[in-house]
Amino acid sequence: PPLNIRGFQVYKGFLDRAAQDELVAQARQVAQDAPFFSPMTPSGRTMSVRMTSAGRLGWVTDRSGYRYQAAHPKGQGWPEIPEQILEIWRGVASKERMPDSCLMNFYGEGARMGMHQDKDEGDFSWPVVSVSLGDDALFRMGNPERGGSTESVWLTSGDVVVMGGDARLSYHGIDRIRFQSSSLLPKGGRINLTLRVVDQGD
Ligand code: MD3
Ligand code: FE
Repeated sequence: PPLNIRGFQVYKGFLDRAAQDELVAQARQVAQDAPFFSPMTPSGRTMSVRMTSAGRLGWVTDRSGYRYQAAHPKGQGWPEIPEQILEIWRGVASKERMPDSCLMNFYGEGARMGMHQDKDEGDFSWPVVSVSLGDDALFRMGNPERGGSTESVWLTSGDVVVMGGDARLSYHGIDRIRFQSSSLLPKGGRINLTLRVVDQGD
C-alpha cells in the first residue's frame, strides 16, 4: 500500500528496473520528436529544469504566461503518450479517463523546482500522477494555502506519487537532487513524468 503524506500517495518502488529502463527509452523517443527546452517564466527567469511533453496538450511557459498548448515551442505537435506510461495511470488513477498530457521534466546537476501549485488544468477532479526516474530528489509537500508547515520525502527511481483529492492543489516542489546517485541515467540526472487531465471532463 502507498505511504500517505498529507494526502499525497507515495508508492515507493512501484517500478522495477526493467520497467524503469523501458520508460527511459520511451522518454528518449519522445525527446527526439519534441526536444527538451529551457522554459522561461513570465517574469523572465529561465527555469533550471528542462521540459518537454507528450499527449494532445503540453505545458509551456514564456513571457506571455503559463499554459497548455497543442504545439511544442518550435511548432510541431507533441508525440503520443507512450503506452507503458498510460499503463501506470490505469494502475493507480483510472481506467475510464486517460490523461491529456504527460509533462517530462529533466533535472540536471543543481536543478530545482520552487514551491508551486499545479492549477493550469481545467479539471482538478482527476489526480496528477508523477513517476520518478534516475537520481534521488528531495520532494517537499505543503498545504493548499501558501505557507505553513511542510514535510519532505526523498523520491527515488521507480517511485510513483498520486496527488488527488485535497492534495491536488497543494503546494509542492523539489529542493534538490543527489546528482549521480542512480545508475539509471549513465550521465546522471532525473526525469520526472507527470500525467495530467487538462481538459474539463465530459
Ligand atoms: C502535487 N514536478 O511538474 S512531482 C510539476 O518532481 C512538478 O518534477 C515535480 O511539480 C517533479 O509540476 C514534482 C510531484 C507532483 C507533481 C504534480 C503535482 C506533485 C504534485 C500536482 C499537484 C500536486
Ligand atoms: Fe507541480
